[in-house]
Amino acid sequence: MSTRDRLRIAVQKSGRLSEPSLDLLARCGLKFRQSRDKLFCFGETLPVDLLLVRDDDVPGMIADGVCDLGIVGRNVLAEQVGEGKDAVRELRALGFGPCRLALAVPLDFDYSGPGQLAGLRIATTYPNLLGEWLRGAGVEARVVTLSGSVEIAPRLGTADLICDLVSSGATLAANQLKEVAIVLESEAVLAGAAQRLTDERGELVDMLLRRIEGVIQVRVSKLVMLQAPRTAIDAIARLLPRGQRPTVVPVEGSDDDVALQAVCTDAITWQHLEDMKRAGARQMLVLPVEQMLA
Ligand code: PRT
Ligand code: ZN
Repeated sequence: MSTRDRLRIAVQKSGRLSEPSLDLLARCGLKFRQSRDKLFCFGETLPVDLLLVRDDDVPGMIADGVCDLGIVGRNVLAEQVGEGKDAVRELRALGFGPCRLALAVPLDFDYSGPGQLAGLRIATTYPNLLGEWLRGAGVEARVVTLSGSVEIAPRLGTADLICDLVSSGATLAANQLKEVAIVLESEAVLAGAAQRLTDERGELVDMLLRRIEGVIQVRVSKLVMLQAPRTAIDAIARLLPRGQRPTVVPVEGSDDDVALQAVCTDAITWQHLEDMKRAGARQMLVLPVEQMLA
């Protein structure tokens, strides 16, 4: 183990996770000065530096102690843990980069269950996760490991079906494939060494986790303000999504009406608003929350 006193976080250099990862760290109050080669960013606000790398390298860099933390898809982390990187674990799901590792078959394939896959060839870039799923389902199939362009394998005749990442499903549709089973639900996660750091870096990790918690809370939290007849307060309060108990204040010039405000930590939908309107609420406002300290 190295004796660095500054914490190092590995983040994807360019790709789907780059921008949301840097945005999350910025919201946690971390500011970086980018170096000329753009691979190393020096942390100016805290002793926390960034390494910009390929997502596939993140688990290995943590396992080797080159970095202490990393932001990576659960799919990449879980696949590599299967390759012996078991010193690395998921510390927290981050709520962005959602996708699923799924099995997809040609449109004319009449899928009825895993048993039907016995003896078939499945193309994937995730042989460990697929192998584990097949073992769990008690099916013996042939795993064809590719390094990319998995979705064209059935048309090329190199596989009967595929196991690949899906988000909107547009890529599958464009290749005349349909999704039939989910192998892993994924999103970006904060990964770190399974063994907790005992020096100052351990405290930095704890602080970062607390800030991430706050940032994620704020992302969904909303301040709801509305007016309603005093008699409707209870009914409306019951319809509010989970959060703080509402504050009720008088409305100038009216004995019957009150104003109500509450911070909701669960998402608010149009349905919530319509239900509250039916219960007597008027002039409803839903405002974003900028910062929160309970
Ligand atoms: O260069 P580097 O190795 O760092 O990047 P990369 O090309 O390996 O990764 P990148 O940027 O494509 O993805 C990084 C991470 O984003 C993945 O590991 C996932 O955790 C997450 N993610 C979320 C996705 C998707 N959604 C996704 N849709 N990764 C890939 N895809 C691909 C998928 O493989 C398929 O080809 O997009 C296509 C399907 O998309 P839909 O919307 O058509 O279903
Ligand atoms: Zn990659």
